[in-house]
Amino acid sequence: MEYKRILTIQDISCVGQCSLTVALPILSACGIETAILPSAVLSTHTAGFSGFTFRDLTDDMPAIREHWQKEGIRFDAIYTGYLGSTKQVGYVKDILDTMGKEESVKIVDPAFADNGKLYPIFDSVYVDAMKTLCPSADILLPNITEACFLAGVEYKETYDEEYIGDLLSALGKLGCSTIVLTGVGYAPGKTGVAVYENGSIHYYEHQRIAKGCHGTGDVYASAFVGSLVRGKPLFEAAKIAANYIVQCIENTQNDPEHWYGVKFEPVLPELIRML
Ligand code: PXL
Repeated sequence: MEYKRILTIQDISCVGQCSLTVALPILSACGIETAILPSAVLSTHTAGFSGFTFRDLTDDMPAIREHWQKEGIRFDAIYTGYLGSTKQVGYVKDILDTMGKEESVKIVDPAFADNGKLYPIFDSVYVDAMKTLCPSADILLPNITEACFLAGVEYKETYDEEYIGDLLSALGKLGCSTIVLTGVGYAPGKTGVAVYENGSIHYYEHQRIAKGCHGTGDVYASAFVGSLVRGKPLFEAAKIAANYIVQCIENTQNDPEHWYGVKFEPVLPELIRML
């Protein structure tokens, strides 16, 4: 098996099972060397905890990038998630455009909204900045809320295939030809992922577990990226990540104490098996 090196850029939420504390173990379990660039350090994630600390690492980024440049460090893949500031988006775009090897793949998870709402630290200026990352991404990985904010489409809780098709083509116009749209469900008890590639859509439907858990977007994205970088074709990687996240939620749903994330670690052997 080819040994690959990925760079992932997202925050460290010290407690809360999201972002880097999810991406590092999952990508490592997939057999990939994982380099990190923390966008910010928070005491916890921002969904449900109050009084969290937040240290923005935007101003550290140019020197870190310059050092890597001097050392000749390049990456087989670059995967970005929750970022620390609007200014940082410009630095991240530059890294996406310059720090990959020739055949590298770049995956952008917009990671700024869910359930029809922006996460607490973000605003419309940040959303506009995020639009500029789309042409630098080979694959965009939004949920429906993020897709709507980026494409300027009204967010709906219930919809049909035509709405999703229109959403994906509006999003594609921002300059990203491949989109993996998560949380797409057309029937009660079902959800799934719509994979848009050069104008055509393939849909994978799976069970929707009633209990919504924080951090599932990051677990999904990390498992998807890990499968893809391990050489799985796009749709297969989207399916593997979906099957993994269902098992992670099943493993968490009966534990009322565990409200802040998913217990993804005990299910890692299942992910490895699917690879
Ligand atoms: O899971 C996305 C995410 C990542 N990082 C931080 C968050 C969230 C979602 O709320 O607050 C800090």
